[in-house]
Amino acid sequence: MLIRHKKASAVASHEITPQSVYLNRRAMITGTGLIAGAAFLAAPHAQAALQNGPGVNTPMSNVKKGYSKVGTNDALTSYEAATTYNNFYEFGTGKDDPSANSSKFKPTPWSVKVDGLCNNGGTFTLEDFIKPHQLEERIYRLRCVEAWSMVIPWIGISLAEVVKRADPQGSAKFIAFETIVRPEEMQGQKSRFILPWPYVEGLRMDEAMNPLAILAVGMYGEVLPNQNGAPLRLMTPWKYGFKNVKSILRISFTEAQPKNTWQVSAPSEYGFYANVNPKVDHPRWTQASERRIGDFLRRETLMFNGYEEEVAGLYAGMDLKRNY
Ligand SMILES: Nc1nc2c(c(=O)[nH]1)N[C@H]1C(S)=C(S)[C@@H](COP(=O)(O)O)O[C@H]1N2
Ligand SMILES: [Mo]
Repeated sequence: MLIRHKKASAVASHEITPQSVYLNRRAMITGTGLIAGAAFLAAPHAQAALQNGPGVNTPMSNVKKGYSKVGTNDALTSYEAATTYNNFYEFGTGKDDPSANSSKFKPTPWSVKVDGLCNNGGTFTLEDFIKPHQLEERIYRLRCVEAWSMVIPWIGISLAEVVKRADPQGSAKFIAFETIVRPEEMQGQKSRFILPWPYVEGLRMDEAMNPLAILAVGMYGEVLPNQNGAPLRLMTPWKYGFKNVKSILRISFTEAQPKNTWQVSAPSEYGFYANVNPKVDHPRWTQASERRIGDFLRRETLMFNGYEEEVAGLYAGMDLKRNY
């Protein structure tokens, strides 16, 4: 049975985010602590934070509160856990490898190439890429296909707006993403046996246009740490974590369905869609429940990770068991 959640867009983030770390960081950013209902954080220039350079503890400004949806028993994951328990195989396969091994990685300066079947492509500095868009905070559940989950306050821009700006041609049916290849800075990329590099992912165009999909540049009020995919990563909260490709270098519009790394690596275990689905088990473990990092007991996994209302329409009539 599905558990219906009330639309949490009505729930202010301070009501569901009691973690002191986050509140302290927020207090640091606004200078005054959280002001209920305030639409914007206090500091003026949206781009300043990005230009401040890489690393943690770089607050972001001009962030609007965006649509957030988590249930009342979804406490925010601690900043500590979200930045030390990671999957980012470019830095190694252990959960603590990304935080331990990513300090050499330089996410600044960065440019993003937009190409393929669109009329308004090009190569943009990250600042120019972000500039036309409103930064929004989105508090989302993140459900890894390995059956653990977190709740993270991302800061990002609407992927739909990015797509519209690129002006895709009628023949563009999919959008493909590619991660950077820099073995000198990403030690996991020295071995081709871990995964084929670059890490690639893709979405169907209507999935990319769904309002839940964002490109994240920050989390917990700050610039994205290297281990979480600095400086730009995808966040589609209704899909398993592996769809949310980190350190994006290139975004292409394609007619054919793009390859995605985990499907290429283990086609019997991972597909293209990777929608969170408690009724379709992984060949080696159940997907009916999950371990929320920080919790003792497992919890039920929700259809589309709890975002059924927003995304089920994208898959009407599709066999979700076959399209796993
Ligand atoms: N480039 C790249 N992106 C990636 C991965 C990766 O190994 N490389 N791992 C994915 C997986 S399996 C998950 S669960 C999420 C984890 O994101 P987090 O570490 O920010 O929680 O990133 C995804 N994005
Ligand atoms: Mo994952």
